[in-house]
Amino acid sequence: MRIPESELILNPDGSVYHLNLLPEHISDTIITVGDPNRVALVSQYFDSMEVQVQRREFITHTGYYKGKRITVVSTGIGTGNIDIVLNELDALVNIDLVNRTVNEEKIHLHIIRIGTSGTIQESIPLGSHLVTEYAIGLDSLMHFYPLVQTGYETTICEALQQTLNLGFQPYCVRGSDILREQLGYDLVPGHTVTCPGFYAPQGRELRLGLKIENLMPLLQKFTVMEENIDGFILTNFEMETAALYALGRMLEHEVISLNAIVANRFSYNFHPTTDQVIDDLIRKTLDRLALTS
Ligand code: R1P
Ligand code: URA
Repeated sequence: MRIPESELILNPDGSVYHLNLLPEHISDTIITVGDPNRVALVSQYFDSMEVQVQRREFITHTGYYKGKRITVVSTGIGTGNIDIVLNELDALVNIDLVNRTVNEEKIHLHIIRIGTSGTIQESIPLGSHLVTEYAIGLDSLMHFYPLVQTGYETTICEALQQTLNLGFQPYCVRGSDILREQLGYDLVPGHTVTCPGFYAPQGRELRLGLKIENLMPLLQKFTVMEENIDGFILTNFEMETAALYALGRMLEHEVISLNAIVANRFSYNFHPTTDQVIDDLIRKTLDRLALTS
């Protein structure tokens, strides 16, 4: 079936609408970062650079690191942007952009988020590197996609909805086991809450009050009273991971989220040298990616 021009918009040079990329511009190993300035902080370590493209907040660099072809792309902030980035990256590898048809043979991308995050648990210190096992989305993106969740994931969502007395159901998705083992084997394991904002949705109060007043303590103490979910706790906040995991599952890509912990919401501290924490995570991830096939 041909995908119409209005549904998959291409630029005059045939590149995808927002990312401004052609299929040959990307590797099947892709690092995503929120901050556009972080793209160069990753690609500065490339041995050679092949592609540099920018449109809006989406900067893409593709190059080689120790013989491995890697693409790094900025997503900007939030799950709305993740909707664009994941759909367009997938279109680049799984849709014939000339004939506008879905390819029969699917390519499965490896997508690694390197992002910053705030911990909600006292036991996870500033400067930690955390790998997300389950991500729970409090945003509305999955109200519009037919995401299939496991029984375990659904139980967590229902329990969290009850605990926070939410008028909607969150979504919960497990990330890639393969990538977690390859890249995050010695990182702090955690379960991440993806929020639709930085302030009230993460319990931060400046001049406005909070509708869910006790959001932070409720999340800090959240557990599920079911035998197979015993010991499940939420560890950190950020703003993209659940959407990456959910779209990754539906589009059949391997996705993992690696988090540099820069804020501690339990002790109310912010890391004095966040650039170092992020740089350490970037170099660790690149070295581990270079060892993968
Ligand atoms: C908020 O400051 C931003 O930081 C985190 C959040 O997910 C959000 O995007 O990630 P990045 O550092 O990758 O942008
Ligand atoms: N990013 C977030 O979304 N929250 C934090 O607390 C820190 C980084």
